Amino acid sequence: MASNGNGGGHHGDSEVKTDIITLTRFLTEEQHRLGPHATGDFTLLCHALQFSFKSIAYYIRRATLINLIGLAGSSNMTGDDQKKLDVIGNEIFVNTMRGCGKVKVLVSEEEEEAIIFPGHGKYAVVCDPIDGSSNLDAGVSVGTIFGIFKLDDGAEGKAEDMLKPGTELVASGFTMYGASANLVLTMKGGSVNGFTLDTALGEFILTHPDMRIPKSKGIYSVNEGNSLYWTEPCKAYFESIKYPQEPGSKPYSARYIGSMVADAYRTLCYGGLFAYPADKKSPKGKLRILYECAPMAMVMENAGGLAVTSDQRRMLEVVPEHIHDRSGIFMGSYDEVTKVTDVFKKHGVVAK
Ligand code: AFP
Repeated sequence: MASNGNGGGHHGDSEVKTDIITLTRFLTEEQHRLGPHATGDFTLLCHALQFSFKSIAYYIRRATLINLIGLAGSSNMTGDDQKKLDVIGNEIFVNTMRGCGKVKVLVSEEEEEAIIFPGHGKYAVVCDPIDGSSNLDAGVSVGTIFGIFKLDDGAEGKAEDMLKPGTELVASGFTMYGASANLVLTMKGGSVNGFTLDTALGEFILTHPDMRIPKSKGIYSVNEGNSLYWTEPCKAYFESIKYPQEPGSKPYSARYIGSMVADAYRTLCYGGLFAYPADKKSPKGKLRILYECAPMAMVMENAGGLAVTSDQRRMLEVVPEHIHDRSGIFMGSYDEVTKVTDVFKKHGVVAK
């Protein structure tokens, strides 16, 4: 066997990588990079997170076979019917976060109130355990979105601790359960890294190091069924990309899955714009600030993109009024979000 000097070797026709970076190794290296004052608590919390992603991925993959599709017969705090997998995903998440001993406060889309765990955990976690679950029975990609805050020293842990802007997140990301389970993770001021679950090894493998969102791309992703309710600047922006007036320019392509994690992952990989605007029917938009908008905005910004609200404020600076508060959002490639802001500005909407 000949080594290629890069941790791989030639075995017959195929090259087998023998020096792979697992999420476990990645987290250990990150901890060492921080030096001796790093306690390892954050690393342990991330290990618990990755276990919950693996478990949820396992149940989603087997859902049709073991009668996990369909409704659970209950609804969550926002009035959505809960799927059986919503309930299971939430239980997995709550139990792994409790079990790791490092989390004090947990906010989940599926729980009306914040959960306060006993013990001295110094982190607060926000999550949507299975986002896009209305797509589940059709086998369409769904995902888990998460964000991690560090609590102030001695904080006793209460729901109000979570009413912070996304700029205070220490880490965030999501796992998309699609053809494979893809985990995207970013830490404050850091790069964005993508891992793919190798189901045979049971490990997330670093497959997309230092992800950068393309600066521009003619793809838009929005539920056009809401266009009747859109505000004038919103209508004007989408008109401008569908019926471009500049000579030689082409209309954008439309892509909308209806599962934020899948739409965001595609936008991160290919570039373009994802939007769920506030409108006349839903003046605060649909998506939740704490566990949908802010974590995604952090990923987009750390990958070189942008994320703004419907009133064109930086998404990461928005402070939710309550744990399930909502916002309109436009996010994606730097140039595409800038175009949105420019059109809104022409209509007098300028961030305050
Ligand atoms: P569900 O979890 O009820 O499927 O909602 C998914 C979601 O929160 C988000 O993932 C999508 O981007 C958005 O809602 C889709 O909403 P519309 O069905 O109104 O387009």
